[in-house]
Amino acid sequence: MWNCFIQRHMYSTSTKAAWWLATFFSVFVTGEMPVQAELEPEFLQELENHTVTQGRDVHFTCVVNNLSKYRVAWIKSDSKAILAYHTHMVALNPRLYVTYNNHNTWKLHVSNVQANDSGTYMCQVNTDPMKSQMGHLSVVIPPDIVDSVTEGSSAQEGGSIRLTCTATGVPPPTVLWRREGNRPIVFRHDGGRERKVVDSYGGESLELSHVQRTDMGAYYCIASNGIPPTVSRRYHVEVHFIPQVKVTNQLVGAPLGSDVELQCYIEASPKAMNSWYREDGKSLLSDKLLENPKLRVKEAHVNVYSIWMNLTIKSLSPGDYGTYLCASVNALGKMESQVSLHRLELSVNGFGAEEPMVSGAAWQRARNQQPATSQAHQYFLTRHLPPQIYALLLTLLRYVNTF
Ligand SMILES: *[C@@H]1O[C@H](CO)[C@@H](O)[C@H](O)[C@H]1NC(C)=O
Ligand SMILES: *[C@@H]1O[C@H](CO)[C@@H](O)[C@H](O)[C@H]1NC(C)=O
Ligand SMILES: *[C@@H]1O[C@H](CO)[C@@H](O)[C@H](O)[C@H]1NC(C)=O
Ligand SMILES: CC(=O)N[C@H]1CO[C@H](CO)[C@@H](O)[C@@H]1O
Repeated sequence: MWNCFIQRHMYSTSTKAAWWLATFFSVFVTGEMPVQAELEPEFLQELENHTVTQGRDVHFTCVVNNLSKYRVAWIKSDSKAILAYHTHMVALNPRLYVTYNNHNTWKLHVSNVQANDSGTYMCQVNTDPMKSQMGHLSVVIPPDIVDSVTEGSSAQEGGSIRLTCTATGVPPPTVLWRREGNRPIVFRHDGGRERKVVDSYGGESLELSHVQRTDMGAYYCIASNGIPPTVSRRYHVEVHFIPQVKVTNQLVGAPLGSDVELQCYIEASPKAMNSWYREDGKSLLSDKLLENPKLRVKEAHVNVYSIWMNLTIKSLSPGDYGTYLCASVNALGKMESQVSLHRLELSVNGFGAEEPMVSGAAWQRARNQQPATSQAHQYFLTRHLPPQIYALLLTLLRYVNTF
């Protein structure tokens, strides 16, 4: 029956010789042929199935009673390769070894399991007909993100951005895209007219077309296949556009001696140089206004591309009235917005109080200069006002200020 065993599994010549020798030895010692053994070997338990993460160790346990002269061999079913016979290793794989407890238990150990170790393993006894049992080894591999080939993670507004994330692992991982802070992912089609908003998107490639500045920020590709750890990679999406500059009030009136804050809101990407200027005379600009005891420039980021830049002028003197410019320049261009700062005559009683366009919030009185009872107002005109009326009001205010 060794013959049959041997033929089935295609031994090398030397192994064949060893096995014949073993059979001969066993016959010589016991004085009887194995075939005449009265007790048939029997397996006491099933061979296990294992699911193992790559790199771990695992073993199969084969328990055989009444083995007598027979021998236990380990075979890899799919390749028909003999791995071990009794306690001898046949396979030239240093990661495999066999242990025997000198009683009835044989163990085939696989250390540092690799993907190609998966398959069916057989514990076989050379009876006639032979007896065998099988166990399956599944090797699983946690996900990995193998590349970060990003085809342009920046684009101009209206352009397209494609992020790709190739993940490996066994079983094959699923790839999910999310935005930082659980912000929605926006897909636009049809020239940006159609919008589809999702929390997450599945697929190795994330294609954003007709991108807007609101699409800017961090995106994550998350690969998972049920085998910990789940992995993720962060991508930064940048959307570029010419700066947009908006002053809260284009026309600001404030009395002498008061503090006034000129507010400017800027959106820009890539990063812009933002400054306040003074218009000297007709068209000449002053140098960039720098902080000094009289001037404070406060900047506050709203998000990655938006910023407030507020200019506070303290204790207004006659020379402070005039035109101020809030300007922003980046690689794509320059934008600016004007504020006209006018002297507000508190003595002109009633002018401010009856005006419909009054806001009391935008200028701050100097702490000790103005009594709490004084009525002071700020006049503002939005850009929505018809230019004729704007011009008229401007003239009116200039006229008032000359007195
Ligand atoms: C191992 O898996 C096979 C097929 O998937 C199954 O028939 C057998 O019962 C399993 N063995 C054990 C010990 O669970
Ligand atoms: C199995 O994979 C390991 C690691 O990748 C490699 O070293 C070994 O040669 C492979 N064995 C076979 C039989 O392909
Ligand atoms: C500038 O003014 C705006 C509008 O009032 C305000 O929301 C913002 O906080 C101010 N920023 C700073 C830095 O003071
Ligand atoms: C001779 C011998 O070892 N016989 C054993 C065969 O196996 C059964 C249990 O499976 C034992 O009870 C016998 O002693």
